[in-house]
Amino acid sequence: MLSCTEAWCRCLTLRASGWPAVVGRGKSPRALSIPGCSLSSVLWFWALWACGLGSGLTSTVAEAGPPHVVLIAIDDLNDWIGPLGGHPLAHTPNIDRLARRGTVFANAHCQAPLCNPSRSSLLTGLRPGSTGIYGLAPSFRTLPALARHPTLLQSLRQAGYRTELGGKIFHQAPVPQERDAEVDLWGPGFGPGKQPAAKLIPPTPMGNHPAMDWGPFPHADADKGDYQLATWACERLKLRSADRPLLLAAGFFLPHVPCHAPPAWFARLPTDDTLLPPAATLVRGELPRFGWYLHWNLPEPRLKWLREHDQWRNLCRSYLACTTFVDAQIGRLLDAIDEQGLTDNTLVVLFSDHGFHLGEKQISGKNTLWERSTRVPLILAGPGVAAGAVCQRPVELLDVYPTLCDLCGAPAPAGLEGVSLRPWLVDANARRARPAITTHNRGNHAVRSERWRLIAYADGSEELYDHASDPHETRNLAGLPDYAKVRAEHRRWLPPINLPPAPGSAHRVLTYDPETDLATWEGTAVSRESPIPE
Ligand SMILES: [Ca+2]
Repeated sequence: MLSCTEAWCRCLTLRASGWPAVVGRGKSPRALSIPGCSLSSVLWFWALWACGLGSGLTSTVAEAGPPHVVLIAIDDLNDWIGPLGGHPLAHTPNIDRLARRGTVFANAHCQAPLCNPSRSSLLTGLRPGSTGIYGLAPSFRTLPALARHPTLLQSLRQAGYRTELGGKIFHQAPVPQERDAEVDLWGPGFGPGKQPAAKLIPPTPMGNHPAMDWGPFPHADADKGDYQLATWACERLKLRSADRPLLLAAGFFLPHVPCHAPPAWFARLPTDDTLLPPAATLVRGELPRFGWYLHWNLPEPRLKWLREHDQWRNLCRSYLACTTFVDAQIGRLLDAIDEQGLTDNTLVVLFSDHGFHLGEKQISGKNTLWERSTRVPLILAGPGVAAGAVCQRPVELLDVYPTLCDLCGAPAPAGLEGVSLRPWLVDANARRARPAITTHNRGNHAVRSERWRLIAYADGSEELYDHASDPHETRNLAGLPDYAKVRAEHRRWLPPINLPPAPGSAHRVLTYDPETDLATWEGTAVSRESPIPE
């Protein structure tokens, strides 16, 4: 094993080469390429920690070794949680308590408003435009360029972590023969659990998709997939190895549709119009037509259908109830961390893969570049993280990968497109010039700075919103000459790489040909004259 002196010298060499002091400066980090997982690299990692040099965390942490990591993903959870204040009826006491002992990123955004591209981005550390992953298929592992690309989980594994995964972290789990390469242990899969015998709501448009359902029905908490996942995760904490740090990734399913929960979870909620979103009365108005193309024809009902079938309040109530249910499962996991005495040496990272509309802008679902689709919960707590802090700087889920490498002392692979959040975990008010970028299909981007949102669509149309005076994005300022400078300042952040959809792309894929001004949605041409589907 390396001696402390040898590790110290090697650490100095690494720092001189740019690792890990590359964070928070508005540039992509330049870091070490990860070599194959060799015994010497793992031994070096441990020697580093034994000397308290791993990542500059507190001496207490260094003495105790690298922190455990509990990565909590939630599917389709928007800002209807206590710390983000997105809905006055949101009831999330456990996420609230995590927020009290950590740092809340109140202006955090996904890289794509859809499961597969968002999760692929977080796991690979690359933007959708850099991979061509825009739709629900393909799996990024099917692409030659990404077949061996180290994920966040693999980077920590190579640095000595034992990695265990349950629920929905990947959108598509790898094929069985390749799973061992991803993590050390695969736990339960993901899903809603017990379902009612038949849908609870009337047939929905676009094929009456079975997932488009919501409401209470009699079943037990233990029947639900998220309950079972939390049980597994708590057990894995108890069974952790004494000689390796643990990365435990738990991906919860709710409040993804179908939004079912046992009746008790609905009891505290009213049934009246107070359930409706705070921005419920806002209409879409004269916004660029291209915004419709991003979600042209989908199973998620439009607001018109929700109103006509008296389902709007029911959907909002069910989403709120399911959010409280999943919050309770997260609470069980937080309790287990406390009961195991791990609170002071465990980094908890909680995020959602994207937001969700519940009637705002006349739709339900995701697949837009507005705040409703892009704003996500992102909370970190644990060693090295300020408690009770709220950061208003725009940050990205893309930043999670370099952040965890930084805080856990793991070398980050070259080319990650996010930056470590360490500066804002120490001081939530630290300066950050870099905005958050969300991409949905090729060439469509939102640039979210602290004050503004610029949306640039592939056909050249734009939207601009001033969040200082218009938090619900009701007044598109893009056409006003007074804002030309603001638009230009935001445009310069647009990603320079916009790959075409990767081979095998499918499901919610949109392309646009500027020569013909024709869009193609799921293989069907969409022109300026095509009626907007209802
Ligand atoms: Ca999702």
